[in-house]
Amino acid sequence: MHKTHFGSAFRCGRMDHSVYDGENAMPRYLLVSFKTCPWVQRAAIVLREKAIDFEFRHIEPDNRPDWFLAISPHKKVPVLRIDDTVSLFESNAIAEYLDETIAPRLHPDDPVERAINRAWTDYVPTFAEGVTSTAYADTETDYLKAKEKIPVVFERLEQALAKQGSGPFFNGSKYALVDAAYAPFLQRYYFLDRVKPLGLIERFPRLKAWSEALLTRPSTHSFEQDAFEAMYRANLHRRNKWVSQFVSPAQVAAE
Ligand SMILES: N[C@@H](CCC(=O)N[C@@H](CS)C(=O)NCC(=O)O)C(=O)O
Repeated sequence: MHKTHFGSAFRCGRMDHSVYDGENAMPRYLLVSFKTCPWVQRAAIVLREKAIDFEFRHIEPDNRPDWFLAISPHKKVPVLRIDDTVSLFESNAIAEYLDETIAPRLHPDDPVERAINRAWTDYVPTFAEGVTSTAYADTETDYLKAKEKIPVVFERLEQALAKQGSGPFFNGSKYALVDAAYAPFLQRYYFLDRVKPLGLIERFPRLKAWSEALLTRPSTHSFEQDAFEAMYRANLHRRNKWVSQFVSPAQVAAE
């Protein structure tokens, strides 16, 4: 079991103390995780952006402990356990909760902007499916079919970004929850592109620039970057799908 602490409780700005005992007592946060889960990564990014001290507890997908099954209704990660009493699940609900209770606010102040951000956050599961389904294709034909979906979801975001600020983030200079939601999946595009070149993001300059801004943001990363990519490749190799043959043994050696 690995535990990692990020941030400092002292840098934390609480906005709503109502659910906790003492005015000054910081709640304890436990984020239950599978190491390479993008939805966990999203929750971890929000915790780091808010400099919230948390315990990061990684469990194995194939060996989910009873204490976890008792607090996770869908048996999925992430779960955010608060003060060992409340368990939140679903990465979007966790992100929204953290944004409502801990400063700095990451959603835009303007209600229309916020609604637009939430609408594009709702698109994340479709985007995620579009970006990562090549990794689950059983045959070359299925891989090529899956690859065709990527420019479709990329184009949607390219157009959304054209209507937003001038970058580097979704709304312009201020980082937001919507950035945290997309970062893990944009990162996985690059992982897959490095296993078997896809060469697609280059056609979408705004999306590419946004991805680069997100990938250089320290909060995006829960692990040392090369080690994390090696873990991702090892999973891909283990899954034994069509693309797995392109993961070289050397690429997973660092796991
Ligand atoms: N919609 C969920 C998705 C979470 C999810 O799919 N987690 C995966 C790991 S990345 C999981 O726990 N899968 C286990 C399972 O499906 O049994 C969220 O946003 O939190």
